[in-house]
Amino acid sequence: MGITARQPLLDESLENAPTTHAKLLAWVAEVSELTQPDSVYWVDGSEAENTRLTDELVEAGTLKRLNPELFPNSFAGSSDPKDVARVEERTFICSENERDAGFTNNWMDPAEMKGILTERFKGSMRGRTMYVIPFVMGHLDAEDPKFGVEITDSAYVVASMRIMARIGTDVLRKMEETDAFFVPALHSVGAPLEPGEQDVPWPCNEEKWIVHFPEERSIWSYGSGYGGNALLGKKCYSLRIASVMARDEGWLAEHMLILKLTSPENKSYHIAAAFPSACGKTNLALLDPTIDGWKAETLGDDINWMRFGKDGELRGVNPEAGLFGVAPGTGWSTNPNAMRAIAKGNSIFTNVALTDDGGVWWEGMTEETPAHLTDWQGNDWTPESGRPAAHPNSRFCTPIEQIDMLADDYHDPEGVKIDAILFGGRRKTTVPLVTEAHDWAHGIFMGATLSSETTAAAAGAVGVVRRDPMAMLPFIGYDAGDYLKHWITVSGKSDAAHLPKIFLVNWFRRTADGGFAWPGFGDNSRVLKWAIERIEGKADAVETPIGYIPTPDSLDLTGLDMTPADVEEAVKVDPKEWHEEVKGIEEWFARFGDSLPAELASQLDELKERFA
Ligand code: GTP
Ligand code: SPV
Ligand code: MN
Repeated sequence: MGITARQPLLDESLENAPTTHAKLLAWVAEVSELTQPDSVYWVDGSEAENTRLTDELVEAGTLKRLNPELFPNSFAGSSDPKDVARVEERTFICSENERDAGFTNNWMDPAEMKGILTERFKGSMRGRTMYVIPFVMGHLDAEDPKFGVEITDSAYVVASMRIMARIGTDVLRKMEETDAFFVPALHSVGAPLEPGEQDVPWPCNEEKWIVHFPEERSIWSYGSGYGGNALLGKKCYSLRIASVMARDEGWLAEHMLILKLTSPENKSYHIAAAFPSACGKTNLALLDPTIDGWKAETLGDDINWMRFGKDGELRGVNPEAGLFGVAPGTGWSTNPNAMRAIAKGNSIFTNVALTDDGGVWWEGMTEETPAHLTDWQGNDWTPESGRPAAHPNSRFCTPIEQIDMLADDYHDPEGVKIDAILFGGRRKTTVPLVTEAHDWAHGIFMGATLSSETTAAAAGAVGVVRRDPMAMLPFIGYDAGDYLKHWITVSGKSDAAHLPKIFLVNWFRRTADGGFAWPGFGDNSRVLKWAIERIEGKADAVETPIGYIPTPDSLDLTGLDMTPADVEEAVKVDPKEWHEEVKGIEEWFARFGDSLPAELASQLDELKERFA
């Protein structure tokens, strides 16, 4: 069956464009002039529109409709094998001065970059429909709603953005009412179609450019159709551009989950946690506590916009409307809440395996491995195949409102008060299961020196330890030293009585025999309980040079096949390992040059003194 060029949904000339927003009209006209699409389509966000789009995607072979009895209104598709993750090497922060991009970002002069991109985008949408997606990150009725408009030539991006963000006509009307500023976010898969040329299921270009212009707050993304490269409301806007807005406006845009925990005494706490990509945010955000009487509710799983209120309290809000979660490892035993949300349907799966009865599967989803699957690349697969059936960075894209444990406060534009911040990474050695910071400044040091083994969420080697400050290494939209300094200055508005307690966690430490030192997942509730009891001044701790760790019997192990000796192993601070770690931190700080905040240099000196 041949795949034909996609037919436009609607051929609306710009004169009939459904908006009075002059800047938007001008930008849409300019982009369509440059990219030469067959037609321009304004996305309204409706159910009917989504049905038309997904029908079209099925016809084009991009998506397969799943068995509605298993996954209603759900679809699965596979990307080009060369387009499976964020491309950090091809991601640029084009600030006017190179210094402002800092050493953690690729930089090019903005004018030079615009020249290159203009060449790439010239005619890049030929033979395709150009979709205009008005969106807002955060709440439409927030005090200062953060608008964006994504122009894309990918219907898959439209369908995914509809899940991940608030999009469509309501947003456009509000933008018009206030003649609001919006972040122009331009995306093309970079695969124009010549007349009569057949399309491929996943058009993309070998050459990829993910580019941010922080001063003008704009985004240009070319060549990739996948995840954070293409759903521009997510990492490009809500972290890279938003971190710059946050610097200028006095708030924080962070790569964090937000979780509400209620104790058996009915006291509620909100925890924000920054873990690098594919290091457990979605899983902790959907925590199923294994300890009696504790209740967990979700607010967000990837992004947290935080602001200090006049009272000195830190409040956080999730700007997204969906989950774009790592599929492998998400299963009925590890994350039943995610599985229940997915099972309600209305989801798009990318690069997962297909079961013979029209469902999806990935490693870790079920105890039993199906005898036969179609793997993510469309090949027959059996357990003997000797390769994963799903890509390690395969994802489910699901509306957040399908989570049964979604907290009511998710809907509050004011967000929730953050009581504790967790920084965490994936480290086989050295870093204890949990460490409480001595104080706020030491906690910022913990975040600034956070390290983790790289994962499949980004293209490149997996398992290499790298520093990942606040889990934001690939997402800081400006100089990393200035970013850390901003954390220090912005919290200067508050005081010790209001500032959250900070903890460093590591669910991924290994024992001598190679197994995990800690069961993780639902049992992470035990670590959170300890953290909350530290806030309440109830739990015991041992002071070490790196901070406070739990005493062997202060962690609740009820019902767990673990002894206090095993806990000791999971939380131990090995001076030999830390000697190496301190060297790593020194090398890391040296890379900041002049922009390292003095407060952090003195934290390192103090750490060294405590080990001396
Ligand atoms: P991004 O969406 O890329 O930002 O990732 P994330 O931080 O939300 O990661 P996610 O929760 O999707 O977890 C990624 C992988 O880590 C999955 O394969 C999980 O199964 C695994 N994982 C999560 N939590 C734990 C844990 O407590 N212990 C262990 N051993 N693995 C975990
Ligand atoms: C991450 O890589 O941190 C993600 C997935 O959450 S993506 O949207 O592709 O950035
Ligand atoms: Mn993420």
